[in-house]
Amino acid sequence: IKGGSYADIAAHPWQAAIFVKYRRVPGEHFLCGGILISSCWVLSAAHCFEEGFSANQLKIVLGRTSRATPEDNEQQFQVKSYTVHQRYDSENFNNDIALLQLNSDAEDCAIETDTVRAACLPTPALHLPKISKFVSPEGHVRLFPASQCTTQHLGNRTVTDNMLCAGDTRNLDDACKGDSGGPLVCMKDDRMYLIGIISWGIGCGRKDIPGVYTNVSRYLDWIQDNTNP
Ligand code: 4AZ
Repeated sequence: IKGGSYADIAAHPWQAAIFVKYRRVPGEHFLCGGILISSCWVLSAAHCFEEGFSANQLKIVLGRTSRATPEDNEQQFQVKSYTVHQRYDSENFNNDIALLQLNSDAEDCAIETDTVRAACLPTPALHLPKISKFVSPEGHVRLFPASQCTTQHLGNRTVTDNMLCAGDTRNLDDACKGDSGGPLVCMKDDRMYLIGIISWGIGCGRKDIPGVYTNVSRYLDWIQDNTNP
């Protein structure tokens, strides 16, 4: 996060941290953020998995505020399997979305607590207020209109309808390195809805250059199809 401020996990209980375990030696490194969308499913960005990890190398932590500081009430899961979008394009990050299934012996995986809770997916008809304040883990950004979310605004890179732009008009808060796969949420009727997945950008917090997010509303059918095998 560029700019932004401290945020406790209880304020963003759908935020997940995805780690990769080393193959030989004990230990792990942080890979990407993720978003809990139901007891056993986490969304993330496809580009996080370009190295082709096997599911058993991955570990998901829920309920942890600081990614390097384990907490008493956190919940850890192995990954049963994961799916990267079939049309993910590593050249331009089109379809930058992946689904991970948490491994559990029981029917449920994550248990809802003060620090672990799924985000709501938008319904196809979810209409956002004209001017809405969006919250990604620690920063506050506004959705940019499509007219300010084009190739011209983003260093001549490809921008598709599967992407959303959001930024801080004061050009302070922005997603940055390490935030990928994490959520862009918006409050509506007292609930937080997942609007975007942190995907890419040209630098961080630069004046008039928004961050780019996967447009979750374009993937509601894909999520439905891939979470109901
Ligand atoms: C990154 O490297 C990254 N400012 C994510 C988002 C943005 C920039 C970089 C947007 O994961």
